Amino acid sequence: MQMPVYQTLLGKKRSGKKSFAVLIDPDKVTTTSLDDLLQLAITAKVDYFFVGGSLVVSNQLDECILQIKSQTSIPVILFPGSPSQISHHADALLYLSLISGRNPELLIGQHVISAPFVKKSGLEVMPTGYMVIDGGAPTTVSYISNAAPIPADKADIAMCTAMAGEMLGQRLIYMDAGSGAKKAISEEMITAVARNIEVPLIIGGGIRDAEKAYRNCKAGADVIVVGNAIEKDASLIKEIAAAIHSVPVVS
Ligand code: 1GP
Repeated sequence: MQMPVYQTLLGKKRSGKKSFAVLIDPDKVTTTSLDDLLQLAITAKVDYFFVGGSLVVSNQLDECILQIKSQTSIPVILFPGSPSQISHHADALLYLSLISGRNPELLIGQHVISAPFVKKSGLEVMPTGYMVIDGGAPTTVSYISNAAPIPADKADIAMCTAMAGEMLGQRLIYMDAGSGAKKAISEEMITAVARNIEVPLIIGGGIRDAEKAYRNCKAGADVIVVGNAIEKDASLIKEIAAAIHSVPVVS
């Protein structure tokens, strides 16, 4: 099976290059604000757009992706909060399995129900072990998933969960403190996980500045995801992208 987006992610990881993904919630942008954001992202050489949200209540997913596609070839990766958030206009799908939780619906149940639909979409499907880490406050993702997050100071639990996910065949590990988390994931936990897996490691949730993005990359993150902070101040894209892309390449 051809997996061009995944091959890019893997290639960058193997060459030690760090990437920046801007998270866009279709409910939180207008045509004008998205245009402005896209211009900033193109100039800053953002690596990916993640599109989705825990709750996408409007019908704007397709339009949002088409607007991105009309202006740039930066890959659009779906980050769905529910099986209904699928659009064949995207380039790839994070096929999330909530491996930090013990809710069978989010490990396999919803996948079974949506499998024919996902397959028919023709999207590049990237199996992703999704791990929710306690970010200091209940977030939409922890409430919706009805699953306890991994405690923020239990790096060993995160490490073992990621290792198990990789051995079960997950091609990516995504550790998320949840959108707008009070506390982003610690560098200690990122390092513990990064040292023990070979698949690309995505880190998001509560990252608000370039310095934390840089430190996370140095700790072992391969892709940094920022949503909330950019919704509040899109000009942050430039400095965060510059910080991530300035991390010395260690392959
Ligand atoms: C949330 O990882 C993402 O699922 C991004 O979090 O919105 O806090 O940047 P923020």
